[in-house]
Amino acid sequence: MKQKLQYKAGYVTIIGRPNCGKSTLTNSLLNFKLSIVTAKPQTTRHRILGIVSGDGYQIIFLDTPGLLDPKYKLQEVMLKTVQGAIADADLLLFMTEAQEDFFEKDMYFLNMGIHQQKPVILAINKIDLVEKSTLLPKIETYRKGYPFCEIIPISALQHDGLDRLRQVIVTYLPTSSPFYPEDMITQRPERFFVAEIIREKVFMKYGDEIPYSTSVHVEEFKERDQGKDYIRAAIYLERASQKAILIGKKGAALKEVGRLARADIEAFLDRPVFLELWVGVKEKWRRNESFLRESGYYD
Ligand SMILES: Nc1nc2c(ncn2[C@@H]2O[C@H](COP(=O)(O)OP(=O)(O)OP(=O)(O)O)[C@@H](O)[C@H]2O)c(=O)[nH]1
Ligand SMILES: [Mg+2]
Repeated sequence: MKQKLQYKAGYVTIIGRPNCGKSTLTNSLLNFKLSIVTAKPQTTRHRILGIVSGDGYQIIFLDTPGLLDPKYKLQEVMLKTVQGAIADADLLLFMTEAQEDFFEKDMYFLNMGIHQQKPVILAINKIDLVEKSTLLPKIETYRKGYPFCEIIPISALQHDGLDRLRQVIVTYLPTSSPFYPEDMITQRPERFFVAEIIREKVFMKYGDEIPYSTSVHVEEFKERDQGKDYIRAAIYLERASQKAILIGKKGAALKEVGRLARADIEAFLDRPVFLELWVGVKEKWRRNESFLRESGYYD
């Protein structure tokens, strides 16, 4: 007798060092740009949920900030975010990079108990950057280092190996009915993504400490039946001296951030917007617990 296939659903938390490609993978699996991606480490600050519904399954991915030893309050909160996301997970997807040797560092986090006794799949990302022959020894090293339930080489950027990854993930999910409507892709409100898109442009445009000292807040978001939606956002920096750099000569640099952000926000929302940006200073906000709390970094 043919057995009826049971629906599977569960939470998969993606963890790994900064810059290994967690957000790129989340976006590729969703076929939607949900998480911001930049070439700089520590881009993601919050936990972001991406829902993939398929035939008989629903995988809820949690993209998390990169794993690192915290040096100030914001990073401490980021690590707590990761730990919270791990606690919620049915399965962990640990990511590393094919072209770099992060074995010792990866083992440090795994042996720290970060996995909380959950099954862990290892995804070796960025295989587009290496010769195939270098993969086998790497897989062997990781296999000996930790009892991963599966090791899967992928390229998140080029969508290589992702079908297999999805299939393997589903086999490890519990039998359950879906947690979210099947057409839903995330739980965060639009204004969260608007702030993230602006932050991405700051990460891409400025060097040194400016991106890390930036916190973006959407202060007003008015949807209008007629005319464009109105969005006013504040970009907070840590020091007054950073303000002049962000704004640039005659406001040119800030204008460019606004122009790039508006184009992406319109693509994300699928409607035209009027975007107003202003720049403020919150001294040392990264170390300021109440500011972090008010700004949703604990969510
Ligand atoms: N060549 C190549 N580059 C990739 C791949 N996946 C991600 N990248 C690049 O790696 C960089 C970091 O990617 P992210 O997705 O932001 O990495 P992350 O792990 O989310 O980083 P944090 O949020 O800072 O922890 C970006 O420049 C990506 O384009 C891949 O499969 N191949
Ligand atoms: Mg990220």
